[in-house]
Amino acid sequence: MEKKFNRTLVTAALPYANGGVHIGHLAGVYVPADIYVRYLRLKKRDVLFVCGSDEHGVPVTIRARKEGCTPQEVVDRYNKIIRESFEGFGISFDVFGRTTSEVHKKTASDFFRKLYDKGEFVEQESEQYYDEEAHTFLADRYITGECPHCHAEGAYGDQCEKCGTALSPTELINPRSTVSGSKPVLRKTKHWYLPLDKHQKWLEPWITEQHKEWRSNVMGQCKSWFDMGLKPRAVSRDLEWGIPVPVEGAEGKVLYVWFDAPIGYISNTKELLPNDWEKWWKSDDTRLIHFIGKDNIVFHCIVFPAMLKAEGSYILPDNVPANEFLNLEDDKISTSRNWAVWLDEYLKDLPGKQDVLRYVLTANAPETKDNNFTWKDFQARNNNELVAVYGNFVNRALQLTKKYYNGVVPAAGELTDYDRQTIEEFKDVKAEVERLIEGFRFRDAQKEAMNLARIGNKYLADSEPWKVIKTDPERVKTVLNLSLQLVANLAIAFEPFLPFSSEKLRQMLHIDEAQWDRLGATDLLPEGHVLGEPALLFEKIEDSVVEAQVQKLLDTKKANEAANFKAAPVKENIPFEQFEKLDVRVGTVLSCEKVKKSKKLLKFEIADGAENRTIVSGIAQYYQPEDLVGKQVCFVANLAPRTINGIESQGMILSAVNFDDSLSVVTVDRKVVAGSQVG
Ligand code: B3M
Ligand code: ZN
Repeated sequence: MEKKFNRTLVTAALPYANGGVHIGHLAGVYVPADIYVRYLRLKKRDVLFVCGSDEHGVPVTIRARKEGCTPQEVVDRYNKIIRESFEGFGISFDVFGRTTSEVHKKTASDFFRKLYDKGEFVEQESEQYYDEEAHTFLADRYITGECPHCHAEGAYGDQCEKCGTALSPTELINPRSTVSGSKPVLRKTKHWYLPLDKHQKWLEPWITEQHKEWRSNVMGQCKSWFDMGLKPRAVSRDLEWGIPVPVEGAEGKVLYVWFDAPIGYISNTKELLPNDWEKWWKSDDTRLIHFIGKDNIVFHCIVFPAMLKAEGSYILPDNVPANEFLNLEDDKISTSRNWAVWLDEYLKDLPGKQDVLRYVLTANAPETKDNNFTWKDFQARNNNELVAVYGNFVNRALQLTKKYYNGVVPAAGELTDYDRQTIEEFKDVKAEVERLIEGFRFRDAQKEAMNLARIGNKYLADSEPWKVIKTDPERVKTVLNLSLQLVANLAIAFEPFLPFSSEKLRQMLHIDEAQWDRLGATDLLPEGHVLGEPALLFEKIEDSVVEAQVQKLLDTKKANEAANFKAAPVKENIPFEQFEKLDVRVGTVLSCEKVKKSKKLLKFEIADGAENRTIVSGIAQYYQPEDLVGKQVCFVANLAPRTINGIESQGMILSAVNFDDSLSVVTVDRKVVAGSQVG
């Protein structure tokens, strides 16, 4: 029997407060969740949208150590940045809490204690790496060493970033503590485990039989976990940063971040509704939906449900519409490599363009497979779709109404067959968009909304009111009336997707509220309704704007390459006499010009203290010839002359080869006499 739900609790993954949020987060989790929630609100359903920052865990402590501040300072800073970024993009949480709040600490601690008292954990001793200099157990990420698979140096205790293999710290060859640099030793330590193996017998049928409707990527991951057989998972850690394990004798131990973080959904609900939160979490008629990225599937589909079930009084999620990943310019988004479009920077660099990004990320949403964001596509979608289709249609309809009827909605006359055919084309828009949104297919749903604008554009182009006005002004009234109805429909249909533009459009139309249940109607704007002033809904994005963004990414790439530069191995030793044979001198550049028909070569006249000489050098891509005139350069004076491009080159100008193969001429620190020897 279909279950009856009276309210929907929507959660969006709690981002780690160890960095900002980027377009990958927005596309994968927050935009889809926001579309869904806005839609439910428009449907007048009872809905709560819960999020917050995830402020415990090792990544926070690593960042604090790197920046020389406390973990609390790190999370305070990023909580603010993250919160403001989401606000900027109109992500309409009802609450955005923190896992360092008092309410959360108590909720998570009580939750653990209840499971402990009920005997839901198993206690186990194991051997873990301990840093004897820093007197601390080491989290996997704090141990590095040689990868046992690809033998790269600097692999982490949980993963080798070079070859991607998942590791456990004891597999590392020659492990080192990154805290003190010392060699860690294995020590016995006790932890509490959630026996997922015991939970498998209900988890597996619950997902694979009772939730066949879950997305195939989600189902696929769950099945592969089940096939491998679930294993007990430690829910405590030896760490200082976190919520203390509320059990006697557990000093120095905290709750594992993935134990406390999902409880954050509950605590944040409590924070907002201290007296009323239980109905959202403990009644069967609440529908719980988790929006997450694919790397969080196991925690939301298996671990958290097992925790909730073990506790005994909570509902379980009804769906977990996890997305795949978004790449950026064909490369994996990475915080550590700074390969991302950060939301706070976007808001500064492209003010007022929040809806453009929302639109592009939904149009390109990684719903069924990984997808790619490029600035070129961003520009094209803005210019060819938002501006040329949506904005253009709205603008034409409003401008013509202003011109012919002073901005007052004209009365529709008798409908032609073509009018009726056009109406037929969008009469199902509401049912379609609803079906798609409720099936978590936001990408297709947004396409349906856009289709209204396509229909409108075609209708205007075919009806040519600007021509017909001369011959049949009555007909134009009908054409514009119907066009304006389509415009009003657009303001409603796009409301979940592009809230800023919808509001702007409503203002232009003088409509207070988007009435979702009227979507598809042809009498949204009554005859005689006075419209507001038309303004452009979207603006063209120029090449220079996206080029600047691409340049920013190229700069990042360069900076990463420079940071990863490894000097070439030193060549074999040579005796001093051999070195002495080399005659390196300083010369002054008298003239410098490009060699004809060559991209790389420059021809130099060098004052060398004797008869002057000509040298050809392959540095044309890195210098303007005129910038080199007057410079003092070092050159090999006794290299046998060679003919290059028909010019005899009498020596070689020395250059340093940078990490990116660019060349930088070797000069002297103080002016010397031309012909001085270098040695
Ligand atoms: N903070 C991981 C992440 O940001 C984690 C999500 C917690 S959701 C309870 O991907
Ligand atoms: Zn490796």
